[in-house]
Amino acid sequence: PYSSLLDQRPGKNLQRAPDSFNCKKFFQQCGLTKKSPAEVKKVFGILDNDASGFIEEEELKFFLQRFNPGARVLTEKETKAFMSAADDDSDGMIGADEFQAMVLS
Ligand SMILES: [Ca+2]
Ligand SMILES: [Ca+2]
Repeated sequence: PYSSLLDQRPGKNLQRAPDSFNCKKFFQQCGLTKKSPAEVKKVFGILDNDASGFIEEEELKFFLQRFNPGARVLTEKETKAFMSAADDDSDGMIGADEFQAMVLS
């Protein structure tokens, strides 16, 4: 299951309030920053729901829900901030390399 990839599931208390989401902090809280590149790639695959090879803004919005169906969706502000933090080449999508660089840096 998806949540086994994380040390802590998002949802209950984790960045629950709207506009409180901070992706870097989230990766640390969930223990993702200590995972192997292969595991981070698995997480990327979960987030890339349509298997396009990229995480689009529409998919990013449901970031928290991919790990815990009871979690909230990200606000537009959070989604945009998340996207711009990860999207190095500014094509409006997060590629596997960009995701990995962001999580593990
Ligand atoms: Ca996709
Ligand atoms: Ca990109």
